Amino acid sequence: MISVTVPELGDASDVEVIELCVKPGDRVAVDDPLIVIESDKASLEVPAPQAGIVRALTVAIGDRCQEGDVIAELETEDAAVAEEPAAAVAEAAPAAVPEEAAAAEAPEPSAPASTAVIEVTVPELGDAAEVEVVDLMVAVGETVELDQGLVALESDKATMEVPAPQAGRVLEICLAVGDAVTDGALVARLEVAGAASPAPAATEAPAATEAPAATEAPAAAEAPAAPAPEPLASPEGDGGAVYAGPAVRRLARELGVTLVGVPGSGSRGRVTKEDLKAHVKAQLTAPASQAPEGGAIPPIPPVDFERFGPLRLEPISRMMRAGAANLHRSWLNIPHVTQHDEADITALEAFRKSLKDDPAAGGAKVTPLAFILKAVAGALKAYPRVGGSFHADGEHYVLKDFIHIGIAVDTPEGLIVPVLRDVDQKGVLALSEEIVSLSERARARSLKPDELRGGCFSVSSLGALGGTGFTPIINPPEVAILGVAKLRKAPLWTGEGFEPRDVLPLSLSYDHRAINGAEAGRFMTHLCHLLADVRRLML
Ligand code: CAO
Repeated sequence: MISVTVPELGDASDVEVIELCVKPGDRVAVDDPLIVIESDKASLEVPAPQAGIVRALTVAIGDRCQEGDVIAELETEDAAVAEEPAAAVAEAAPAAVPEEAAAAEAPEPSAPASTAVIEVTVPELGDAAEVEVVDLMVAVGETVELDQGLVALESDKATMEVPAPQAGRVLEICLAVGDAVTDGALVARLEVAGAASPAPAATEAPAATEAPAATEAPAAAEAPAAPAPEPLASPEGDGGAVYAGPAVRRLARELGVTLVGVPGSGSRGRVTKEDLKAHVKAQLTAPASQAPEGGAIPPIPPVDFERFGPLRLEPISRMMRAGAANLHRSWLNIPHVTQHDEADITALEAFRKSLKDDPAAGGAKVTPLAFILKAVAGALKAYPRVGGSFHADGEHYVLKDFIHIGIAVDTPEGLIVPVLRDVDQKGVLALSEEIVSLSERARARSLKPDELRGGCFSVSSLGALGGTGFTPIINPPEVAILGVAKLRKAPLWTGEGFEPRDVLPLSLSYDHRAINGAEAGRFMTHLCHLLADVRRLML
C-alpha cells in the first residue's frame, strides 16, 4: 500500500480539490488521474504513481490541501514491491518499472543544463496610465515561442498582447484576468535557454538528468508530485479552448479524437475520460441512426501525415481559430446563394485617378473600395432588407436605420472585419482615410472591440490581388456580403460598337431565408448602376 500525496506546487501554497476521478475499489493504471487540484493559476491532475487498486480517497471536492498532503491510499499491483524501501526496489527490479511510468514519475528535469529564468514585464503603455488584463493566453508549464502572446491587455483605446521576449517555458503567470496594471508590472517568469540560472530549478537539473529514470521511479512513487503541472486548458492542437487534463488528452490522441466539441461534465466544463468515451460511442453509433435523414455531418477521419514525409507544426492563432469557428457556423447555418454581376466603372476610375493630382484630395490614398462602400450604402438604403438581420426571437426581421459596413482585412494573424459606421453620411475621402486607419490598426491588432461589431453588411475585396470572382461567406448576424474581384479592361457593347471599358466583377452572397433571388438581383443592378455613374453617389 502506498500513500499518494499532493505534488510540488511551485508558488501555490494551497490548492483546492475540484474533482475526484476515481472511487475506492477502482483499479487504476499507472498515470491514471486520481484527483484534480486547482490553484488560482493552474490546475493539475494527481496521477497514480503505480498501477493498483484505490483503497481510500482521503480528500473530498472542495477540500484545500498543500504539497505533501496524502490524497489517496493505493494498493499497488505488486504490494510486495511497494513495501520494499524505494532504493531497494530500484536496485532489485529496475526493469519492473515501465519506461513510460519512469519517465512520468521521475522528477522532471525542470530546467535543461543551461537555462535562465527571465521576468516579462508590461511594456511602455504610451498615454494609457493603467490597462486591464483581459486574457491569459498561456498556462503555467506551457512552452512558448518567441513573440507568442502571453497576456492580452486592454485600455479604453486599444488592446495589446505582451509577447514572450524569448522562447521558453512558462514558470509563473503573475497576473489574473481583471487586474489593472501599469508600465513595468510583472507579467510572467519564463525559463529560457541561455546562461545558467541562479534559480534552484536550474541547479537541480543536472542531478535529475544524471539519475537513471528507473532508480528515481519508486522514490517518486512515494511522492508523485514530481511531474510539472500540465495545464488543463492547453492552447495547442485540437484541444485549444478545451478544458481537459493530460490523461484525457493522451487518450484522445490515442483514439484520434479531437476534444473540441466533446461536452465536459466535470467541474467547470472539464472533459473527463467518461465524457470522451461517451462521445466516441455516440460518434460510432450516430451515422447508422442518422444517415437516412442526412442530418449528421460525417467527420473527416484523422490522418497520420508523418507516414507521408517530414512535417512542421505551425500554431493556429487565436484569431484564426475564432475566424474558423465563425465561418464554419455561417456555412452550416445559412443557405448561401451567390449572385454575380459586373459594374462598368470606367467613369469612376477616371475620376478616382484624377484625385491623385487634385489638391482637394489632400494626397489621400483613394482606392475603388471607398467608392464601393459608398455605393453599397446607397443600395442598402434602397433595399434595407439586405442590411437587416433575423431577430433572435425567430419571429421578427430587424431593419436598421443606420448603415454600418464591415470590410474584410487580411492580417498575418487571420481575417478580421472592422466596421465603418454611418457610411451613408461620409464622403469618399473620409471613407478612404478610415479604410487605411482601420486596416493598419487591424494588422497591428489595436482595434477597439466596438470597431469590430455592429455591421449591417460586409465587403470583402480581393481586387488588389486578382481573380475574376469568388463566393464570400456571410458574416452573421448579417445576411449578405459583397465580394469584389479585380477590375479589368473588357470590350463592352455600346449599341454602336465595342469599347474598352473598366469592368469590376462583383459577387453578392446572401442568406436565401432573408432575401429572395429577385431582391438580390435588384440590389446588384442598383449597385452597379450607382458605380457606373459616380454622380449618383451624391444623390
Ligand atoms: N481591382 C483592381 N485594383 C484594385 C482593386 C480592384 N478591385 N481594389 C484595389 N485595387 C488596387 C488599389 O487601387 C491599389 O492600387 P493603387 O495604389 O495603384 O491605387 C492596390 O490595389 C492596393 O489596394 P489595397 O489593398 O492597399 O487597398 P484596398 O482599399 O483595395 O483594400 C483592404 C484594403 C484592407 C480591404 C485590403 O488591404 C485587404 O486586406 N484585402 C483582403 C481582404 C480579404 O482577405 N478578403 C477575403 C476574405 S474571405 O477569405
